[in-house]
Order: sequence, then structure tokens, then C-alpha cells
Amino acid sequence: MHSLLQKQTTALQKRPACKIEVPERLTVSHEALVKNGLADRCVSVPVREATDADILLVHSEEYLEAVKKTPYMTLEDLKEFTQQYGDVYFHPNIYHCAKLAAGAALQLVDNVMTGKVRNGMALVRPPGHHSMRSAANGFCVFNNVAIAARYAKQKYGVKRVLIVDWDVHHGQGVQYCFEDDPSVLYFSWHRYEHQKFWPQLRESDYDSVGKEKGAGFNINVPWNKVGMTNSDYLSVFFHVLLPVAYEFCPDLVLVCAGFDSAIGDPEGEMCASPDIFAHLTHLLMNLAGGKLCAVLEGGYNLTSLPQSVCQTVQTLLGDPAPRPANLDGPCKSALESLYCVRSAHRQYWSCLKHAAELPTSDISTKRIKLAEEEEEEERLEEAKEEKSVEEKVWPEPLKRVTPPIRTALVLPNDVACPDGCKRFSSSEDPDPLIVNKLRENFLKDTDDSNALTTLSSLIALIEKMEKNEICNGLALVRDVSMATMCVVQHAATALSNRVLVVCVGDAVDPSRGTEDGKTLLVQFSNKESEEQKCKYYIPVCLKKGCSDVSGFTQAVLGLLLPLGYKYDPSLVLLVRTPDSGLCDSVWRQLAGLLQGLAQGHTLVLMQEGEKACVGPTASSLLGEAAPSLGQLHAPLPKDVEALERLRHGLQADWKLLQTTAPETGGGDEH
Ligand code: Q7Y
Ligand code: ZN
Repeated sequence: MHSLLQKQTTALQKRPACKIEVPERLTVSHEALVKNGLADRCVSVPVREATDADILLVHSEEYLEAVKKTPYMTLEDLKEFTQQYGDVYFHPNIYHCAKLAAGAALQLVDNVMTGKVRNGMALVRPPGHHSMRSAANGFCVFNNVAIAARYAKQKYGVKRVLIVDWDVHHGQGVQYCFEDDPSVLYFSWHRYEHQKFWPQLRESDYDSVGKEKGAGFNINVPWNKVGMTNSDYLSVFFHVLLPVAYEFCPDLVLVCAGFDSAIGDPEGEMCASPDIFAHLTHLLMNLAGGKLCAVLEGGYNLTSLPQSVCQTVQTLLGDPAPRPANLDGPCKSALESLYCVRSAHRQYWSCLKHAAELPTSDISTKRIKLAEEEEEEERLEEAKEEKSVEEKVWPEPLKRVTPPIRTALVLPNDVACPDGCKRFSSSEDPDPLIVNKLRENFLKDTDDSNALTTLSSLIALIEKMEKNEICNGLALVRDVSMATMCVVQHAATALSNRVLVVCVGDAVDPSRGTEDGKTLLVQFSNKESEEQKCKYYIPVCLKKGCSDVSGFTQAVLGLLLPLGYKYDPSLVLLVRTPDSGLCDSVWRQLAGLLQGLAQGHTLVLMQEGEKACVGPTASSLLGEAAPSLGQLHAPLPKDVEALERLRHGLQADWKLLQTTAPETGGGDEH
């Protein structure tokens, strides 16, 4: 179902050699995929050379003709040719490799757009995102991803393309290509250090938002410090990229998948762990109906690169992501960037309308001020710097073991079990202690033996999830409220681990919640509820309940996900009441997104009558992409206000909710 492209690892260059953009990058990545049993699970798509017509979608004829001559040049001529560009190395074979790299990206687009594969990754070199219409740059010859975007638009009539550039460098070539084009949304984060880091461009800063019709469709997140962590990356996803991406509603997602943003990379000097790429990938996989093509860009540490590639590919294959660990919250510098980006874009995106405004006069002065501070610090840190060159070490990501059963269903006998799922009922007699407790607490005034069977099945199911024998599950129950209470109570008393309870509609009486943090209850409804003091009960009140798609989506991306990631549960309980008003596609998005948590251990509870929803919900649990929500309109101002208030009130307790760096404190230094 998935594709993997790889070829052209022919040993290249002796000189004028690039020391880091080396053929081994591909061989070690591929070997790691084989070693982890991932290569076998992928479909290998043959590469082809990009044609002149393909390349001319982005590059000028003069440039193409010039590059075409390089295989016949003497080394002397090559050297001279190279020198007109910045930081790029031409070898007699690079024109061929570059054609294969771009062609591989196009083959991937073809296979994804025609539905032959769901998604995929192209392992290619040279990278592409720095190359411009008429110039090679930063190891890049042809702009693989930019060509792929134009190609998809032209050949498949794709209306909107999202390009996510998580490489640690700014893909200025991609920015220039689509600057005035509202049909291609380009997002890039990059090491910037107030313009001191390569390629040192003024236009890599957050205030380059696109031009003319394309204003708002170029999003730059400058990192002004090195050492950014998982928390910093996720915060930007939650509070900038995802809300905007959902509002934009792409038909295709392309990823400039550079892994020089991972720990250990000599160029990036960031501290994000390889498994963060599982989450970044997962969070994008429910956009565009799952049509996602990742194309390798940078990544020069031959240990963290293959680890990161494996995390990405394994996620594309549908395996649940590992638990996100150590999410302390974003650092001060990241919050500064976040704040600036959000305010620069608030006029273009309704999801950011409420972002704090940065007085326009402040923007440039702030930059200068920060740059000066930075210089001061740098002087102080100069001595330390030599030490920081020492090799980073980090634990190898654990092998991701996928349970033999993906989705188990507890269903009344008259409801059919969808393909790919397994009907579940507890085979053993339930533990009498548990039964008694259930009787006592929940079944006092019923003698419903069906209810008892269902509840004990639920508990058995949770236990199998805890043991990682089953990944996730779905149950139709007579009384969703009672079943929820039952699971929550069982979790709080019998499980040692944390449970995130997400209620869509009022299913749960908050007084049953815990204050010790064993459960975190987030409840969406339209009922104004008294301010809740407890850190672990969070009522989210939306005016139209869950029926306003924009408001609800914003609440999920900007509130629920950051809470969930920070909380790091071992189980997610997702509950929906019959009157929730939530439409099917949003529900499926929610179920899909929440699987990034708890290693994908989600238990969904729905009321017996909702038989029609079993199929769609199960498909989300099986890892199929949810359908797109359509371009989102502005949420109700009242809801936006309420969400903002909630976020502000909670951000001291839940650091991933932060979007601004208060003048003093807030956000930790690295
Ligand atoms: C490009 C890259 C693409 C001073 C040193 C500058 C430039 C490195 C370019 C990196 N001339 N080094 O990694 S993803
Ligand atoms: Zn890079």
C-alpha cells in the first residue's frame, strides 16, 4: 500500500567533494528500513528521470541547458561552473542523479494521486529545496518538491498543495517559487539565529508571508537558537501549522523531509529526537484524505538520519507512534518565534485572528533588539562553544511493536463486524472482584446481565490494550455514560497508568473525575459549566456544541492535542453521546488524530443506537485517513473567545498550550 523509492546510490565524487551530502545517507537509510522489516512492507516504485518538461515547470531553460552540460565538463570547468552558485558541488554524475531525484518525487506523486499507494517517501539525493529557478544552491540542483507540486497541479488538477518543510534549513527555493501563489501553502521552520545562520536571508524571517495573491500562504518559523526540542516542534505544529493547514484544506501534502532538524545533526544542532518524526508525520496524515508524499532533503548524521527515516516510514505504513516523552513545553526563544509568526499571520487565517497582535512598529525593533542580545550572549558563550562540538548521544528509538490485533469491537450480536476488525468479548469469566465492584457501583438498580457482560468485556479489552495485545477498540453500549464512568473508575483504581478521557457531549459527571491526575477529562459540550478548579477536569464549552466544525476543529488542534501530548496517557477513552451534534468527518478526524497518543491505544465508546457510525469509526481506528473537512470558515467569535480564555487559564499547568513568551519568564531556557 505504501511506496518507497530508492536508487541512484552510485558512489559519487572524490572532489570538489561535499563532506556531508554523501551517498551513504541513502545506503544507511535503506539498510535501516530493511533491518527494521519496513522495506518489505513498502511497495517499491521504480524511479524515472524527470523530463525536460518536468524540470521546466520550475527552472529556466538557460539553467537546465547549463546543468545539462556538466557531465561533459572537465573538473576545472566544473569547479568554475560551481562557483557561480552557493554551497553546491557539481560532479559529472550529479545531473543524472538530480534528474532521478526529481523523477522519483514525480513517480511518488503519480502513485499517490492515482491511488496505487496511500502515501510514500522518496529517498533521494541531491536534495532540492534550496535550488532556484536559475540557480543551484545548498547541495540542491533541481527543486524536487516544487516540481512535484506544479506537476500535481498540472497533471491531476490538484487545487491546493500544502508543502511542509521540516528540514532545518529554509527552503528559499520553494518560497520563491510559490511566493505569490495562493494554491500552494509553504510552511518552513529553520535555524535562523536572527539571520546569522546560512543562507542568512532577510526573507527567511517570519514577516515574509507571501506576496500579492499569495499573501498568507508562506509561513516561516525562524529558530533563533539551536537546541530546539520535541516540545518546540510540536508547539509550532499545534499552534501554527495544523490550524492553518486544516483551514487551508489541501488536496495533497508534500513534505520536504529533511532530517538535519534531528538531534546529532552537524548542520542543525537541534535536539529533537528521531521519534518526533513519527508524530509530525502522523499529525499530517489526516489531511488531504491521507495523500502525503515525503521527499528526503537534508540529514547528515548517519545515525539519527536512518532512525528518523524509519520513524517516518513506519508511521506512513500505519503503525502507531511511540509515546511522546519529555514534553516539558517550548523554550522561551521558540515561544518568541511562535508569537511573531502567529501575529504576522493573524490577518490571513481566521484560526489565528485572536492571536496576540504584535505592534507593527515593534517588529523590526524587536528583531534588532534580539539580535543584539544574541550577540552579547554569543560573546559570553564563545568559550563554551568549543565544548558543544562534542558528540551528542541519545537512546536508539525502541522497536515499535504493533499488536497482532489492530481494532477490536464489542458489539451487540445483531451488528456486523466491519472488515479488518475483530469482534471481541471477554472469553474468560470476569474477575469476581471486578464484577462485584461493577455491580455495586453501576448496576445497582438494574439486573441487566447484558450490561454486565459488556462492562466486563470493556475491562478485559483495556487490559489487553495495556499488555499491547490489542491496539485499539470500539464498543457500542446501552448506556454510554455509565460505561464511561465504569471505565474511568476502573482506570483510576485498578490501572497504574494515566487515562485521557475525551467526551464529545455531556457523558460524564465531573465529580467522578480524579484530582490525582490518573485521569484527565476533557469534555466538549454547549452547556456553560461552572468554572472548574481541578487541573484534570477541563470542560470545553462551545456555543453550538460540537456542530460548528471550525470551532470544534480549532479546539481539538489548539487545546485537546497539546493537553493530550503533555499529559501523555497510556490509554485514550473517546466517548460520544448520541446528541453530540458532531458530524461524521470531524469525528473521524478526531479519532485519527488522537491515535498519536498512548501508542495508539484508544477505546471508543458509543451508544447502542449509533450503528451507522461503527464502520466509519472503525476505519479511523484501523488507520485509514479521515475525509477532508473542506475549507474551514471562521469559527464563532464567542467560541474563539472562550477557547482563548480557557487556554490562558490552563497554560501555567499545561505548558504545551503556551503561544506567547511573557516579558519575564515563561518558557524555559535550554
Ligand atoms: C544545505 C543543506 C541542504 C559557509 C558554510 C555554509 C552551507 C551548508 C548548506 C547546507 N560557506 N554551509 O544542508 S538541506
Ligand atoms: Zn537542510
